[in-house]
Amino acid sequence: MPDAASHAPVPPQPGLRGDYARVAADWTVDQDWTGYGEADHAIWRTLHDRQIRLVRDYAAPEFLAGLAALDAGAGVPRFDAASERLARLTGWTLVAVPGLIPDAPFFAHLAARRFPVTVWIRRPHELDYLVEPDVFHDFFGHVPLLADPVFADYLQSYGAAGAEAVVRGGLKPLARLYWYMVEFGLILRDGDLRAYGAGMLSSAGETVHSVEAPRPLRVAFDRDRVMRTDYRIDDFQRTYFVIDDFAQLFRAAAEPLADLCPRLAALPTIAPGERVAGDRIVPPRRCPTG
Ligand code: HBI
Ligand code: FE
Repeated sequence: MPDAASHAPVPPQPGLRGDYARVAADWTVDQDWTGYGEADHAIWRTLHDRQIRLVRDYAAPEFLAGLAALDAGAGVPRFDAASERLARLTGWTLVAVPGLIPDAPFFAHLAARRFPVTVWIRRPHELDYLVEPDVFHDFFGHVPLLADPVFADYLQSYGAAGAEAVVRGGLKPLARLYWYMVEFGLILRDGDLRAYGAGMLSSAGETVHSVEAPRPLRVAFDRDRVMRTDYRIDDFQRTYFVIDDFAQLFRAAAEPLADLCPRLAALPTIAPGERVAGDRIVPPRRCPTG
């Protein structure tokens, strides 16, 4: 299997906003923390302080524990300092990237317990929505759960499966598993619905919407159901999947996912928001106002 490091660096990626001119062979760059100005740190604090108030009541306890261990409120965090803490907890480290990178190096990094974190931060007019993941989405949304041993093992298994699927084909079902269970996952904690996905926990609107809105379909986790369900990238999700614990994810990733993909890819795709026979529906959290 070609190693991601064999990827020759490429010129700036058309349509992506990051600076790809200085990427290394494995698509990483230097974070250059001294390059952030006071305005960047102020945008980070605005986003962080807004989400901190929300995640207390809406996020999974494991996410909150990881966030506390990172202590990332003062400004754009230093990836090397966070890597030192994570390495001691679960063996994960962070690598700086200019933005989205191709699947092969992305999965190769995950398989080696390295999480790619984008270095640029959004502009003030993008506080509520931006198209590509920035440092706040990647660090605040994804990094806290890397401190949870079970989730950390799941993500490494997922990376290994993805690296294999890149070679064997059938990436789409795996991309859906990542989208729904890493970016937009819900978890039941003592009967209380909580968010743990990076895509919702880095968004004020979707943190609340995913837990309380009556409209979205919330389906109890079923690996094959997830891997057959398409997703939208331009709006709140129409379907969320709910797990009882992260061990459920780890068990789902432990089976040879790459073997599954060709079979699942041959089955009809399920649309976002579409209910199918066998779905076990999970109700939204009842709003405190009744
Ligand atoms: N690159 N930096 C970065 N971050 C991602 O989340 C990412 C990526 N490249 C590919 C990718 N995600 C997807 O293919 C996976 O979500 C399946
Ligand atoms: Fe993400």
